[in-house]
Amino acid sequence: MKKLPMWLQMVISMALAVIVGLIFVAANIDEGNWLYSFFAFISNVFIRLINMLVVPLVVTSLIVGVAGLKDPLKLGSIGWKTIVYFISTTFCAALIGLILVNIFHPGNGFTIPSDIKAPDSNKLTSLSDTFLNMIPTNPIQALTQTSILQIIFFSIFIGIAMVFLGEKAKPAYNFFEACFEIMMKITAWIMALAPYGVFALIVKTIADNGTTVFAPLAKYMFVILLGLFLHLCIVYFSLIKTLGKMNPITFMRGVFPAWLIAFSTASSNATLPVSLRSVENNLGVSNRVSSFVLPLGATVNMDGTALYEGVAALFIAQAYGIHLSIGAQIIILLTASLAAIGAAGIPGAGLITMVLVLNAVNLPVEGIGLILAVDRLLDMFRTSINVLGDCTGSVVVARREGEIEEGTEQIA
Ligand code: DAS
Repeated sequence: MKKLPMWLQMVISMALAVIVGLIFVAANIDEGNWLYSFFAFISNVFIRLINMLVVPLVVTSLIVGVAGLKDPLKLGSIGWKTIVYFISTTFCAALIGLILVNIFHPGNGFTIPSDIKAPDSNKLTSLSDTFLNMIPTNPIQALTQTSILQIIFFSIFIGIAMVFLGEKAKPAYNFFEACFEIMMKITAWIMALAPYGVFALIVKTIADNGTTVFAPLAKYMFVILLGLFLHLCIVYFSLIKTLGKMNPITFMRGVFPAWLIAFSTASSNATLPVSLRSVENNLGVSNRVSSFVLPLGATVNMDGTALYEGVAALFIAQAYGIHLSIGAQIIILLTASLAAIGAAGIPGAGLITMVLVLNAVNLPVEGIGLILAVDRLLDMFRTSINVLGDCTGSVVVARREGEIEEGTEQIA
């Protein structure tokens, strides 16, 4: 199995798990049986390993990504245009996801028995409190209590300070860069276990819920893929046409090599060298703009992930029969956008930061077990959107800065 590409390993693992899960249902193997307990144990081990990664991966990824900007002057004209672009497109993506999941209700197909109550909307923090709570009064306590929004907030501040300190912060940068490499290695090991973890999770999920789980999971995947497609066509193509003054077909032809790597590796970081080359050589974007927008985007701009996390959180709520008020859904919209900022550009990062979106509205983290089975497949698509979103940003910012080499096909 080791030699096969990860996506194929996942497909084979899912197919075998469905067969074994159906055998469990037919043989009435459930919680009382040692076989069921074995698979439940493996599932819990895998979910705990994912939880283990959240804090160290988010901290090191953000600090290295932001501090990697190096030149504080770039934070000027290019910087504010890029930040405005990142925030607005990420918010649009999460919003598209929430609208679709409220139209299609993918999780309504089955209700997992649980005594989990709907979060009491007046207990949920208001938007202003959510923003206020993002500011850590004690960053160390935020780390130990996994207050992930506070961790994201403080990590970005550290990164910006390191940009302005330049050489003085070099030792700190080298330290965090080494830590990020270590965390990527550990994440790669854990993601290599994904076929086995997913196998156990699917078997357990089918044993728990029977075959009723298939239709909602298929609807869940449809909603996410539809949302990603709409985000590409509505948001990116209109920005490319209006602000980028470029034909979307020219754009897609130019970034095709980057899309191919993003889809096959499910990693924005791994795609970065190809993204840079694609927008510079094929679309005429200046290196001054691309070397700012793309590395930062690979770390903090993940529209596909934001859309996915919003949909997944609501899908899990629906699956557990938990009704979320509009207020709670707005908290999910905000948290999914911020979680996407914290997600690293590596396979499975969106699933890892999923934990904080669920915690934000008191949803059961074990609900991840429902979506883990199809996560790697969806990761290929959401990473594609993450990378296409960064490339779109580089074209839009370069055009506004007058830093696109003429000769690039422009809309008349
Ligand atoms: N795989 C991540 C990336 O590289 C996205 C995600 O996991 O959501 O962009």
